[in-house]
Amino acid sequence: MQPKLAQSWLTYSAPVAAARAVGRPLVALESTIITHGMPYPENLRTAREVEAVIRDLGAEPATIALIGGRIHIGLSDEELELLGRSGQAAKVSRRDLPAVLASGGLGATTVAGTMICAALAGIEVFVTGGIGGVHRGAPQSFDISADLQELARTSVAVVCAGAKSILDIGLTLEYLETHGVPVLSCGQDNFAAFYTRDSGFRADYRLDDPADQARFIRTKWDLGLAGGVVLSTPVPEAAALPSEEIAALTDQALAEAQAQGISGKAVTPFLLARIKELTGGHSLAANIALVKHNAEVGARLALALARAGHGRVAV
Ligand code: PSU
Ligand code: MN
Repeated sequence: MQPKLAQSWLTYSAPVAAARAVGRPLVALESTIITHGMPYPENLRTAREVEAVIRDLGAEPATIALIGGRIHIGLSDEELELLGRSGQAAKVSRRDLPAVLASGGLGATTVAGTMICAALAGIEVFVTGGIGGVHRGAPQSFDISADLQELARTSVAVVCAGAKSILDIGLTLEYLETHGVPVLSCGQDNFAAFYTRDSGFRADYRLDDPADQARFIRTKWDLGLAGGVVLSTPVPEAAALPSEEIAALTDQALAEAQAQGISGKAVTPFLLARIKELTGGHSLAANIALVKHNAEVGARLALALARAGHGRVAV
């Protein structure tokens, strides 16, 4: 599960190494959200605050990025700053990992990229903002995030505020179902929609209690059912955006992306930045609030998984 050769690419930060040594639960964090998801300086401030939320709850945050030909599991403050300010980091999904590692460049891992690295490091829980998914118009464009394929194969629990509302959420859930990825929801019956709380689609299972979430996840993996689990939790009420407004602005941003010929990995960063402008910054505030909330849910899950242990779980 953790091949030796792949392990040799990992560099652990001192706090992460210390947590591993004493068995303190770890929570992985991605870095594309820092480099491509939010503008400076909010990106850097949020990255630090999210780490603090996890640490305060008794787990250890491990932000993951590629620096100088190494996979860094846990970043120093200087490394976070480098990523947050550089504007040069590559967006690294499964496809891009070898290119950026081999060339020694600076790489920010997406949900897919972070899941791969977290699994190599034996980290079971990963907190992000919203997962990638099936883009609207995918029947023509074939634009389906590699995040979904990664969820199908890599055994990491991904805590998110649903899928970004720029996506086709119905098709995203269909894809996950086809690939056997369970979609759990915490705090409400329905799958969340990133800036808004309700996607209008039911999650597969509602599990509010971290102990129940942990039991579900442990049971899946103990059965040998490899692959990820999505745990969705809605953006806090006070930061949620009105859904009609966000729907109209998303349509506008999508039309602009198409008119400007934006394609491939540039699509999601373009849409996030444009929606931020169109909402006068409100979408960024929502994004920050939801990631911090996800970090709370993720830290509690990591602690519960550590308590649950392996083997047949008590009911
Ligand atoms: N969630 C956010 N902001 C982001 C992303 C997710 O709140 O910037 C990033 C994640 O890294 C995710 C990526 O994996 O967007 C999806 O990109 P694509 O659609 O190109 O696969
Ligand atoms: Mn894409």
